[in-house]
Amino acid sequence: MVVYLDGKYVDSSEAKVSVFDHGLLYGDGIFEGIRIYGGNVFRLDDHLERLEMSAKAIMLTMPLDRAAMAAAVCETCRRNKLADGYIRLVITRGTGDLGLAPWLCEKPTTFIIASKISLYPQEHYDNGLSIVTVATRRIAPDALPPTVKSLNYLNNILAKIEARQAGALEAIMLNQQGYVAECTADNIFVVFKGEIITPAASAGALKGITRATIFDIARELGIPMREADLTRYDVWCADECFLSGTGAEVIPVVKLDARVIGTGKPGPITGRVLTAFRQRVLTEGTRI
Ligand code: PXG
Repeated sequence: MVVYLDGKYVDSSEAKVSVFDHGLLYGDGIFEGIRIYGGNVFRLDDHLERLEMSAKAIMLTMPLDRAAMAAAVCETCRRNKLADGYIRLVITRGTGDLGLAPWLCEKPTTFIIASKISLYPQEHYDNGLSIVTVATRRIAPDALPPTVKSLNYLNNILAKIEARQAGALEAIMLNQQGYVAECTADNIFVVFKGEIITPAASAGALKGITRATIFDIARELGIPMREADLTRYDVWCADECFLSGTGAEVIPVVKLDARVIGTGKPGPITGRVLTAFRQRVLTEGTRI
């Protein structure tokens, strides 16, 4: 496997960063998880825009402009002959000494890995996921905005551990007010009386690229969709529920906290959204 590392394409065995890299020492950095389908990088420009906004929020100077970054992503896929897979683009604060001070780091470290993706098993797309609410709250937007896709995932990892302890593959994280924020690596949606509802970024959700795609799909399909605060009750009593994320795509949820959602089977609107999403990824995207 060939990895892009600071302007060079190196073998994965050579793709190493320093133990003094602040991405490792402090989680000081940002990333994107991107998919490639049939040689098309899905919504690359949107991912790069979000990355640039994450960089701005943490006052990290982007090492490459949008076009150069896009070219590096595509070239990494080409060099690995990757037509379908997962791209991880990471920018850290770079190497410095053993102090927080980001201004003492010389230059950002950039790397791009283009690899395979492991999806949820197909049975969960067919039958739906059973998920739980965990006690770990989503970090408050005034502490670390969840809109920044940073290398600090410990909050989500703690929630993921709790989910696993409860025998679930995903978990709902609530915000400080007790409203549903999102899942550990996915956005969440409910369908109620024909309308799709999802928490706003201000409730602690990442502005997911897949989530944005679902807004477009809903508009195209004529399904009303809006952002609103959701309680656990709203999910328990929804007609349908589904999650979205770069890794998961669109996946139905049929149980939360041992309550059956709707009929207990993936719902019809979820099905229409999933079908439309799978069509879009094949046609929309940047050809490598
Ligand atoms: N919320 C959180 C906290 C995420 O980490 C999403 C929502 C969905 O956003 P996108 O832009 O992907 O629609 C994410 C994305 C992984 C992995 O390796 C995680 C994500 C994306 C890709 C891979 O587990 N999280």
